[in-house]
Amino acid sequence: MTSKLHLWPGRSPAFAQPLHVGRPNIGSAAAIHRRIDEILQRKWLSNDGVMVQEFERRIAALVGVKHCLAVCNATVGLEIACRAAALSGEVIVPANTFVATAHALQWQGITPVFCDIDPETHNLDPHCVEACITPRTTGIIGVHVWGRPCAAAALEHIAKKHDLTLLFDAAHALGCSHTGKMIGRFGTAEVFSFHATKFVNCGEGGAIVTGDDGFAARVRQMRSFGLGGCDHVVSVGTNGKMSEFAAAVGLTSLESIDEFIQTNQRNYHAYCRVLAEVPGVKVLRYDEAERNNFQYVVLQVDEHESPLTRDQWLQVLHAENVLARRYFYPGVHRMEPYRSHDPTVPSRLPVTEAILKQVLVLPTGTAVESADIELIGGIFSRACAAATKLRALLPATLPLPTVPLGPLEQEAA
Ligand code: T4K
Repeated sequence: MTSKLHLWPGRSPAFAQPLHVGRPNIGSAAAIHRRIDEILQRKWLSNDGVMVQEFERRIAALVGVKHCLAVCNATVGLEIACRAAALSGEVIVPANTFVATAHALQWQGITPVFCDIDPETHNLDPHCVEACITPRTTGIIGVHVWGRPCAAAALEHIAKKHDLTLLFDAAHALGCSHTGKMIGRFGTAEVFSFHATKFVNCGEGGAIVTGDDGFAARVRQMRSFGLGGCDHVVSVGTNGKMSEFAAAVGLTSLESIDEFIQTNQRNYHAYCRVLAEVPGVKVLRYDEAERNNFQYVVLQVDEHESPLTRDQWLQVLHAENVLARRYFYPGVHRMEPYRSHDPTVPSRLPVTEAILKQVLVLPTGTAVESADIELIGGIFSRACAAATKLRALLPATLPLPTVPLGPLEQEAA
């Protein structure tokens, strides 16, 4: 494990406790307790309860969209959205995403077709999208990776031209805008995640947002077993409902959304400042003329300019208990079952392949103080000064299993 590595003999790691990417923002614990007491007194725990309805209203108002349908997580949300859009055959997706985007398709027998990305936005490259369209294509799922928007207008144009459904995986993008319009209002529907690791969270949760009445009605039915009324099943469905407890956590989280964004923005600017002089390491920028949630601090390492490779930076940080992540390495196309389905895909995704080897995500959110970021800046400076020694000591690339994946594995190490 990289956490056992001692780079500086006689010195403890910079952080006594691990600093994780994805530490949840909690908001007011007292407000969560109060809401849970209310739920218990009401004895209404699920099935379209008042907290879920209030959560849906708040998200719809924030996004400025007609319908918000809360679901148990974004993965199930994507599955339901694909069904409600009657997707089949092939759907075009990026491979630079969390595996859930592709699994939501594959799980229901739809083939995800991996398309290359734009080197600047790290999102679907519209020119490559058109080249991926075949007679079997029924849709496109764009992913607003890190909350930075897809080229929505270009994708909408392609979808219209080829009569395809356009959905967006907006798991990272609550509270973000593109061309002045809130994310959640593009395509036929968009899906948010409220997983514990998202800046606004329900523990587990998600939401499908759409302006289309018929689509919303289908989603509502599908998320509750295809029921059309009491004991009256009118279609196939699943159980994608959000519980009242999840909504209680989500509503409380939403009350602190401005504070969470301010903290993320403060951290982002602090990282930009302390890393400004590190050669070959750039912090991915947010367009501050738009609304952003700043929930990911993403580094892109240019191995020709940087004194260390991305994976060497990872090892340096882990040795100091900063548990940076290589999201979404090695790319969904290199994960099973996709890798076995078509081993030739990597050769068709040159930009994706390059970006996946350059990205490093740093801890942020309310668990990270300004002083922590100063310390992390110091780690980078010290490593730059000792780069010759570190290059000799640390492997330039790390195979996957060597990277600790979660807190339990970390602490057991
Ligand atoms: N689409 C995209 C583009 C996504 O990024 C995601 C999820 C989805 C769809 C699907 O959304 P959901 O179905 O989950 O709603 C994490 C999250 O589990 C996952 O939700 C997220 N994307 C992805 C980017 O990151 P892992 O496997 O990297 O890590 P995980 O969940 O073990 O947590 C990461 C770290 O966070 C831990 O090392 C420690 C910290 N943590 C985590 C939890 C759950 C805590 O401190 N407390 C916690 O309660 O996937």
